[in-house]
Amino acid sequence: MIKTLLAYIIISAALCACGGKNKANDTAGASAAEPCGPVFNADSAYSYCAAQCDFGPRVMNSEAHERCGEWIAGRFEAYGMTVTRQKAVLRGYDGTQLKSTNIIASHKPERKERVMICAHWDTRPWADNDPDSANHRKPVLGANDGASGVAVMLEVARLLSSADSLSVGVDFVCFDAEDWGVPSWSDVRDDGNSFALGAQYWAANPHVKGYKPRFGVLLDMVGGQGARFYREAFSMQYAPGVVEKVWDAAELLGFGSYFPVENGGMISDDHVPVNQIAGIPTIDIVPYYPECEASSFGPTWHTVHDDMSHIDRNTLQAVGQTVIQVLFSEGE
Ligand code: AHN
Ligand code: ZN
Repeated sequence: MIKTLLAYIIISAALCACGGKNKANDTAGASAAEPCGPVFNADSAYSYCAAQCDFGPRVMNSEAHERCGEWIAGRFEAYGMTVTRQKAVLRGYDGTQLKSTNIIASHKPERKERVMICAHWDTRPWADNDPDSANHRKPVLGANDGASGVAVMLEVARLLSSADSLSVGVDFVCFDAEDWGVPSWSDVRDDGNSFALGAQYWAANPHVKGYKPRFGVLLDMVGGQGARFYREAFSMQYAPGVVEKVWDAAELLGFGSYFPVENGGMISDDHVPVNQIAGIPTIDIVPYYPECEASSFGPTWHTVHDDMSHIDRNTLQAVGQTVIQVLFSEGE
C-alpha cells in the first residue's frame, strides 16, 4: 500500500516536472524532460470525429454545415471556453457566395501568453481525387479531412476544462471554407488562393485586435490509418523552432515513428495565410505518404472513402498526446 502510494507520488511529481509552475526543475521555455499533462483519450476524440460525420458532409451553404458548426461551438462552450463566431460571406473560385463561420474558442481569455491550435471544419464539396470518376462531383464525408482536426481540438479542450497545471491561455481556431478550392475537373486556373478562404479572412481580421500568440499548430488530416507526419516545408520556413518543439515532444512520448525527422511536402494550407498575413509562426501537422500513388496525402484524400472506417484511434492518440505535451510544457 505504502509502496503504491509512493510510486503514485513519484509519478505525479514526474508528470508535473514541466511547465512554468515548477521552475526548480525546468528553465522557462526549455523543452520538458518528462511526459506531462492529462492523458489524451483517443476513444473520446474518435467519438467527436463520428459525431461530425453524423451530420453528413459539412459542405459550405448546406444545412449539415450550419448544424455541425453550432454543435462544435456548443461543445467548446460546454468545456467552459469563450466562443466567437466570426461570420463572413466569402467568394469561391467560381463566384459562389460562401456563408463562412470561423469558430474561435478561447481557454482563459484573460491570459496574455497564449498558444493557438487550429484546424478546418468544413468538408470538400467534390471527391475529385476519387479513383472512380463517377464520384468526382459527389461530396467528401471528411472523417479525416475536416472532422479529425476538430475532434483532437475538442478532446484537448475537454481536458483543459479540468486541468490546473497549464501556464498559458489556448485558442482553438476552427477555420471554415478551407476546401472549396478549384476542383481538378474545372478549367478555372487556380491562382494558389482558392483554398483556405476562412483562414485568409481570419488572418486579415483576427478575432482579437493585435492577436499575437507565441505560436500556432495546424492539425490537418490527423486521424488517418498509416499516417506519418513528416516536416512540412512552409512550417520549416516560417517556424522551424515550433517544428522542433513538436517533433521533440512526439519523440519524448514514444511517438517518434509517427513523426519522422524527415522532410515531407510543401503544402498550401491554412497555416500559410496565418504565417504570411497574421505573422504568427505556425506549423502544419499534415500526413505525407511517400509511397501512395493516389495522393501523397493518403489513399482516401478527396475520395468518397474518407469515412470513419479509415480513422485510426492510434493516429489520433499520437497527435493528441503530442499537442497536450506541447501545451503543458510551455512556461509562464
Ligand atoms: C493542396 O491541395 C494544394 N493543399 C491541401 C490543402 C488541403 C485540402 N488540406 C485538406 N484538404
Ligand atoms: Zn481537403
